[in-house]
Amino acid sequence: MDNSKIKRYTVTAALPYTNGPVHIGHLAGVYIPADIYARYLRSNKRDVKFICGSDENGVPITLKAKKEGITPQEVVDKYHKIIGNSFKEFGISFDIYHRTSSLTHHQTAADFFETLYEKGVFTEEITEQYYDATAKQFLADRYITGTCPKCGNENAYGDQCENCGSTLNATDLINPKSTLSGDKPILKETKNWFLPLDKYEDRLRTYIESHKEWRPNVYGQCQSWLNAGLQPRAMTRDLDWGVRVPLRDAEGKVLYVWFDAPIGYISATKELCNYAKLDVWNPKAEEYYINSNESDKCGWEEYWKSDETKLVHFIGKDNIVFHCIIFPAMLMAHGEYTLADNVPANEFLNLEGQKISTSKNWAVWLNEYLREFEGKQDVLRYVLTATAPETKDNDFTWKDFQARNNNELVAILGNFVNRVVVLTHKYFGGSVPTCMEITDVDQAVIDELAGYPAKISASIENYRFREALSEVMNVARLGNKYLAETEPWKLIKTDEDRVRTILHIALQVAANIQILIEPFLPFTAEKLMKMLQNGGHDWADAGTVSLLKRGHDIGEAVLLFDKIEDEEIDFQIGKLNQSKASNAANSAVAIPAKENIQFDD
Ligand code: MET
Repeated sequence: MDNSKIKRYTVTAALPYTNGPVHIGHLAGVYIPADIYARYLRSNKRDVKFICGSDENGVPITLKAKKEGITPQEVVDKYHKIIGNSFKEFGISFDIYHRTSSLTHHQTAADFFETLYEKGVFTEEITEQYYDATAKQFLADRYITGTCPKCGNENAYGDQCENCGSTLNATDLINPKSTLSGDKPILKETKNWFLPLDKYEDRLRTYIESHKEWRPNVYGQCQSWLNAGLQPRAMTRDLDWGVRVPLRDAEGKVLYVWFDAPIGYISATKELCNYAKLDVWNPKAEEYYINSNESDKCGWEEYWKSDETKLVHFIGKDNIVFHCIIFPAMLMAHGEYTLADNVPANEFLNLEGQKISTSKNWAVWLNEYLREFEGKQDVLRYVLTATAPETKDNDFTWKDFQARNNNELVAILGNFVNRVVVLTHKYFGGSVPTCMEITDVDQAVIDELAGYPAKISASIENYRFREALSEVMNVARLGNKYLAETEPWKLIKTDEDRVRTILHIALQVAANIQILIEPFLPFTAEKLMKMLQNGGHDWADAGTVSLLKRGHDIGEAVLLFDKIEDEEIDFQIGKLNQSKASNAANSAVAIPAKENIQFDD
């Protein structure tokens, strides 16, 4: 998109299913990069709405309710709170964290469906689906087990066999059984409404091909879906949990969760703008949070229906087809909406060499991390950005987490800032010294510093957050090198004026880091702001050496980062080993074939 045309940004982060807490895979894949991007835009004074919320509909929720012996509503209430609170504590700066069980969402999604219905977009199809006569309910694929026709495993699910990995249709199963009643399900006719994706194929191709700049993994996946040929897809389901289909002959049917979930971005924006308009601060604190301010007084439609709005979806790679094919087709069918400018999907993060698994408890849960590593949000933010799976799957290990904290955050960034602040207090009573005569060494630092903001901006604007963060760390490296070369602690005995200049410049480098690191490590930026007493600056001020005026009093030195000891890491590794042991003991018990039911339920 032509940058000069952009008036505002709508940044969305995938709506997490409320069937469990958020883990590091979600953070690295979606929420941290999205937050970096949104914070960066705000620091550049761009008009941005950063949107997210809980995905509370669909079979994943009903399955969880069944497992926990509670109602779907109780499930979503419980996890919505856990997830929302941990995002907030982790510094994910959504303008709104909404939820798809809200009235606004139900109305918005139903209206959207109705518009498409009235335009004659859907086709009606009668198909045969498994039905549990005892439970009086149609069965989603996940609710059916049976013998796998390929390998003979007796505990295969209606969509996949976990033993041989085959993708199945429920009707492929030999001796199918309903997991609700244990009975053999019967085939019964049912009517559903289909979105004829095939009719949008040409327009989708044109859309995708106009975005050759997308990440190769995203572009490639879209191409292979298109090349395989798109099929009509049911947008309604026979289920009793979700957004009711707003038609007369649709009793007992709800919208397909992947129809309503992306509309959740729109309903959240609506809610944000409407409440901001009414001047109500955080009206539903218990239900969801809004970080509202003056600039949120807007019409939500500007954020969705204008070609001056840049829409960016942050998602994990398992969501690509929904955001790049199905949702755009829905928006095209509707006719009024703008399509996403980019969908920077990440690959997956593994944990200690193994795939993260909710059911095997092979994960680092955000809510537990926040409890066990109090005040260390930025350490996790740092490690997950520095190792983000941007172009290929990556591995998180606790040893690497410790090493990056101790050798990078403590030794490079923390050390530089600490030295500058401590020396300024020691030699000049905490007051920014005057810059005297500039030498070649100083000038080289000033010149190098000046180049960083544009470099970092380019990386962020091209969704290369790893690269951007490593450049910010290079600014701290530059500062350390400068101090090591000039050795102000030695010079102080012979040339105090020279030390004034060195510390003046070093303090400016620290003040630059404060601005440049804010999108990545907001808690650290906040600490730096207090330490340097340096408020009110944003991205446009970075790159200069005039951020702190001479004579300005800085605050006390505090440590930005603490060393992480072996015991803390051993404790975490111990926890994972326990999961391993209990999985081995339970290995006879069937576990879900897929962690997230993203496709047909
Ligand atoms: N809940 C989905 C997932 O976790 C994402 C929905 S984004 C509209 O995969």
